[in-house]
Formats: sequence, C-alpha cells, structure tokens
Amino acid sequence: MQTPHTDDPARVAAFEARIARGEVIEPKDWMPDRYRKQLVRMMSQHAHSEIVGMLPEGNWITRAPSLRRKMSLLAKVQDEAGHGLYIYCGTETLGVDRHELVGDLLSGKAKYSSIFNYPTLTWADVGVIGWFVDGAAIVNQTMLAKASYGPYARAMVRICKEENFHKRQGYESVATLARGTPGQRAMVQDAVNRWWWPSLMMFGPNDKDSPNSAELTRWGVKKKGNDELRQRFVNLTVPQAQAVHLTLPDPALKYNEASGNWEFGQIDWDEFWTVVKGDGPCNRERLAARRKAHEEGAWVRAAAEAHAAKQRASTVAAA
Ligand code: BYC
Repeated sequence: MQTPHTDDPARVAAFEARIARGEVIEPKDWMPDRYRKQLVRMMSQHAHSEIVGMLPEGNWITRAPSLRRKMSLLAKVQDEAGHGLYIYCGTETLGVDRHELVGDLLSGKAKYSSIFNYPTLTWADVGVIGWFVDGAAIVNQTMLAKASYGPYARAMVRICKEENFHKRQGYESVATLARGTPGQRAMVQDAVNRWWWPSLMMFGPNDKDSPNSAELTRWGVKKKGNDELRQRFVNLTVPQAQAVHLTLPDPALKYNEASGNWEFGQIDWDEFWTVVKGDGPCNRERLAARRKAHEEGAWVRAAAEAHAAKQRASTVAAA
C-alpha cells in the first residue's frame, strides 16, 4: 500500500498539467487521492462485471447446439475470466487487495454491470449477448484504452481485441438464426427484443445525471460521455440489425439526416436503477452463484497459498 499523499493544490495542478499534455500516469507516480479512489471504484466494478458476466452465457455451455458453437462459447467465457483477472491486477497497482474487492462483490456492497442481471432464456440470447453486450463493451472500452491510467488503458487494448472476436461470433450466430426456420427467426427476434434496452443502459445514466463523469473526464479517464458512446453504439447497431432483417424494439428509432444519428426513444431509468440497486430479475441468483463458486474454490486458494509459502521458504533457504 502506498503512503497516502496530501492533495496540496500545487501537486494537483502539476498532475492535471501532465494529464493535459496527454501523459500516461503510472502506479508509482503521484496522483490525487480522489483519482486513485475513482479508479479503484471504476476498475473494480469493471473487473466484477467481467466475472459475473461469465454466468449468463456459461449457463448455455452444456446446451450449445454443436461442437463448434460449444468451443467458441467456452473460449469466450474463459476470455471473460481472463479480462476480470487482468483488471483485478490493474486495480491492485493502486494499492488495494483483490481479496477485499472480491469480498465487496460477494457481500453485495460492490456494483457490477446491470446487464448481467437479465436471464438467458434461449440459445439465441447467447448470440445476441455477443452482438449487443460485447458490441457495447467495445464502444465503451475502445475509449478506455486511451484512459490516463497506464495499467487500465493497456488492459483495455488486449480486452478490446478479444471482445471484437466475441462480437463477431455473436453476430454470426444471430445471422445464422435469422436466416433459419421461422421458429429460429422468432427466437432470435425475441432475444433482440429483450436485450436491446438493457444494452443501452450499460452506458450508464444520461450525462446530466452522472455524478462521476465530470471528474473522470477532467482527469482523462473518460474520453467521451455516457450519452455520446450510447449514441455511437446505436448508430453502429441499427444498420447491422437491418442487414439481418431483425427489428429493434423501439418505434421511435429514426434517422436524423442533419446530425447523422439514429434518434431513439426513452430509456426506462426506473428499471435501470432497480437493477443497479439489486432488485433486477437475476441479481440474487448471480450473487448466489458467485458465492458458491468462491466457497467451492477455497481449496484451490489454500493450495496456491501453501505452494507460494513453500517457494518462499526454499528461496530463503537457498539465499
Ligand atoms: N450498471 O456517474 P456514472 C463485458 C453506476 S463486461 C451498474 O455515470 P461512471 C462482458 C455507476 O457505477 C464490461 N451500475 O458512473 C463481460 C455509479 O455508481 P457509484 C463492463 C452502473 O463510472 C462478460 C452510478 O451508476 N464494462 O464487456 O462515470 C460477457 C452513476 O453512474 C451502470 C465496464 O464495466 C451500469 N450499467 O460511468 C460479455 C466499463 N452505469 O459507483 C461482456 C467500465 C452506471 O458512483 N466502466 N452505473 O456508486 C465505465 O465505463 C463506467 O463506470 C460506466 C459508468 C460508463 C459504466
């Protein structure tokens, strides 16, 4: 744990000048306490999202319709675990311990992305998650790859490469179903209808209702606001839906020639906050699954710790 520094104004000004010059902040550099706290908050929520995010799709590994689909789903879910681990490592460079962060997730104190509190009812949901959820994550994370904090930005570069593969496999699966039997078409349209609005919520509240945005933008963590990224996602996704003849469940969707944007309807913010506060369709189920996995993994952690202690002892003996 680094010694806490006093945030004296001259140091903060020098720090902000570095950010303004586009310099990357590294773990050993001085940073305002608030910058460190904001990063720990956001990065730990992000890591938790990757870990909880394995659950909805993991639910379909045993029921994937072919060996090929099973292999790509397995690889995708494993990638999400890897993303969580890189980001926990990144968060530890800020002086926190991942056991503490995981404890906060398991106790229900920490947040993770609202999107993972919705159920995966059919196989089509898996394709739609790849297309919408990974698609939204790429839009958000491509910006975070330019964030001012080096370890977070570098993790995002690799993660975005993997998310691109996830999105493509999801869209390809959706396109296959959309070209399939009337039953398959209806199944994929139903999945699109259920996942569209929760995917738009992934970008967070409107900028005017986002308490963290101003500070994160000033410090170069957020390069674009929640609304701009959400709009970018809508603009990218509408033509993709048209290409596979699927309808997005929003009668207000309309192309605005002047702005070049697809205008969209009202997001149900009451639903969003209900889910964020822990009362979504699957919040309890997700936390119960994580707690069970954590308890069942106790022997692995104990074995790893015993191994590390043995290694340390033999290093000391050899010195
Ligand atoms: N869900 O001031 P705001 C993946 C909270 S996983 C829940 O705008 P900020 C994948 C927010 O935390 C990738 N909570 O916040 C994995 C804040 O609460 P606190 C997930 C949300 O931080 C498996 C409050 O609302 N991506 O790709 O400026 C399978 C006010 O919001 C949500 C990330 O985690 C939400 N959707 O901006 C497939 C990206 N939105 O902490 C795929 C990293 C907001 O003040 N995170 N809240 O109590 C970010 O980019 C930003 O944190 C957000 C929110 C844009 C999400």
